[in-house]
Amino acid sequence: MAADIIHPGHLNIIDEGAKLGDVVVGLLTDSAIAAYKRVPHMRYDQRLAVVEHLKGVGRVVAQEQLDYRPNLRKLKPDYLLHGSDWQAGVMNGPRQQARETMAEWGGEVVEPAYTEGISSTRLISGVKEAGVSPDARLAQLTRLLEVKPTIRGMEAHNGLSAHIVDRVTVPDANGVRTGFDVIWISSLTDSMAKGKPDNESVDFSSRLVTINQVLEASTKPVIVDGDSGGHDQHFAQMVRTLERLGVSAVVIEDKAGLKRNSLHEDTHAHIQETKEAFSRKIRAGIKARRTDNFMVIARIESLIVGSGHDDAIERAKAYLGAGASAIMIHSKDATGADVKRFSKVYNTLPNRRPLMMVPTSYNAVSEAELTSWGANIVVYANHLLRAAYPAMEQAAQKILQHGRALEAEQLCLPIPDFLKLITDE
Ligand code: SPV
Ligand code: MG
Repeated sequence: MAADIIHPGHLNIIDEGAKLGDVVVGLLTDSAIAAYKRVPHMRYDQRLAVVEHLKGVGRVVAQEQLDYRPNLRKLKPDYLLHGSDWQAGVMNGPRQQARETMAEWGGEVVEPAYTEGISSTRLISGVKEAGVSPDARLAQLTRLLEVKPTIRGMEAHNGLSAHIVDRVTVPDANGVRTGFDVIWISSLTDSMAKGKPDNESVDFSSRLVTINQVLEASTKPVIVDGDSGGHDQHFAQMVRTLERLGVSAVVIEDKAGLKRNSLHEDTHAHIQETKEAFSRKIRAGIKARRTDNFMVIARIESLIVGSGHDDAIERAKAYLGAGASAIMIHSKDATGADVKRFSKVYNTLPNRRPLMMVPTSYNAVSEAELTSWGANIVVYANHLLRAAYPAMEQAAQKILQHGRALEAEQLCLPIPDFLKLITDE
């Protein structure tokens, strides 16, 4: 069991087990649960403390994955009990394997009927609907990084796009639904959505309007693009504000002067901040935060501005030394080879912290490959707004071409569906 929220269904299974003999609970580890449903609210050691004290439980063993076979072979139990809900969905594969394994020594599989009307998934969706407090949301990012090798982020630039990132999921090959773990507030898409270039002309007060919309429309943790962070004192204020709102992290990039977007064709458009000055800014941010869970992520632009691999590594060491909670390495190389080379060295640093990548240019590299390079956070930084633009432009053109809206309807979400997206219920 996951036993994140104990309910009568769990107690029923333990009672049924106790009628048959000594009960050993296989308790799924945090990464095992995160891999198939969600990040557990309680850590393994907390869940262990609870389950160990439940009446009827003899012993608890860690189960590292959904596959029951390793523990079954170790324990060779006479009976395996599992709630009957594992007969469908993602648990069906592990169930078949467990049944075959139990048959090896003539063990019996007992499936007490699922307790109607209660399940942790249902309880949790009720809690989700009630919303999330700033503190709880803030802490979600460090928790995700503890339990998942790589987390996946998508940009949002207003409430509606945040609504999409919050809810969209697709089934993988095993039927496990995957979605985005975190929301990225991009300076590029926030600026463009406001009809401005990505050069810090949208000031922080204006960015806060977007951040608030995103926080209102979602429950996922949020990482904010803090551009260059401005002066040290301004950055310290930004950290305080974001932390108070429940944002989990801010990324600042080591650029100086008029900041231009990193994917700009003209590499000479950028001036890189000195390593020393940028380290001071990181220290100012780290000093300003109230909790260790708020992350100050230092973004290295050496591969963007052309100062090279060695410079990027030196800066990573300096920024980690200054207390950066994570490093983002950026590149516009279409193969990502320079990011891969950087990661190889970065992964060997003794005080390595999570590594973030934004594969806009090297978009043919899969998440699985980025994980093998060492990516802990992968962010799709601008795709929802870039997808929306041609769709909106086409609808506008269709209406002009036909002198009416009928032909544009096929490009549009029907009004009833549109109204159902966000309701007052
Ligand atoms: C953003 O999304 O604003 C970023 C990433 O900073 S990039 O546009 O690639 O610079
Ligand atoms: Mg940006």
